[in-house]
Amino acid sequence: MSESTKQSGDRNCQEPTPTCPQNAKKDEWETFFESHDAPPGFASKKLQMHEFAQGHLKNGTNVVLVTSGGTAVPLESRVVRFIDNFSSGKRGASSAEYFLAEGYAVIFLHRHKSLQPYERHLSHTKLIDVLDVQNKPNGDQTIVANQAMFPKLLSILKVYKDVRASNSLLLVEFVMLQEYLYLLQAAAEALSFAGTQTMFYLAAAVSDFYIPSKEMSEHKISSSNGPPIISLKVVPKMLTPLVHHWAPDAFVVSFKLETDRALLLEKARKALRDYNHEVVIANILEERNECVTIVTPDEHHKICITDSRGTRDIEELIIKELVTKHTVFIVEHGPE
Ligand code: PAZ
Repeated sequence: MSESTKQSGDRNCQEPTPTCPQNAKKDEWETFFESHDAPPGFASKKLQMHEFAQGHLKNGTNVVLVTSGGTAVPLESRVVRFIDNFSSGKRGASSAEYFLAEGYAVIFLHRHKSLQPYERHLSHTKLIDVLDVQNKPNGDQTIVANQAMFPKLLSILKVYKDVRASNSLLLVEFVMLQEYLYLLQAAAEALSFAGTQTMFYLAAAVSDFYIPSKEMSEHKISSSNGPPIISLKVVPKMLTPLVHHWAPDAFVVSFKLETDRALLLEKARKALRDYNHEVVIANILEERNECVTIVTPDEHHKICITDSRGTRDIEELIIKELVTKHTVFIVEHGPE
């Protein structure tokens, strides 16, 4: 990427300067990683993401990291209890499908047991009722699917099998906050060399609060001492290092969820000012599956599923718009 086309003075922060105020906060995210060990299985997930990204990017395929689902925050080192949130993973899973349909390769960094691309369509179906036992003429028995019970199954299955055959979807799981943050950094580093060709679509509901590991009880907190007083710390905002250090040339989309409509737009705009990335998708908890507001530094507009006949998911409209914006971004800033 050419220095002249990208706002590199703002985004490629190497040293603290007046144009890089974010560097003043650098210590918070660095301290987090220094004081929390990498989670089990981290090295192999990191390698998988590197190999996946390299394979696709060298073929000229755009790659998107989709984060999805909620992070859990442990209350004890040997975790019995944890703080969790509402996120189902529908936004991420559905978005991954539309990115794949647009020709992107997708790293799907998702909460264990949250909704997954393609499989999500089965989540309201009792699979055991769709499957049947059929007797063969030779006396053997085989399993068949009763398609009438789930008419969409064939088309979903065909798309899923194509995606598998082209190896364009990599599933990477997390449960705990710390695991998510380590994997986010690893994914960003795996994708950083491809510059503008990569997109970050950060739809996961990441906890804002946590207990630092050195302040956590090792064993299960006992109820015999009465209710525990637990002091939570604010989780460092990883958009700062992502945008300014890990993947400074990428197209970055973050999400902002609020329950108070009056705060939503200003908070989304503030995020764009604070982190200097490309897009915030702002949504209200109760209407998140029907409407979202797309916010960029220049404008904002609300899109609703009811505005577009035949649209199955709000994510179809979101992804269509982001792919156009990403294409323009690559043209304006150069491919690498
Ligand atoms: O996972 P889901 O489909 O139930 O919900 C999606 C969402 C509301 C978590 C997502 O659209 C979002 O806004 N994520 C960021 C939340 C936040 O930290 O503000």
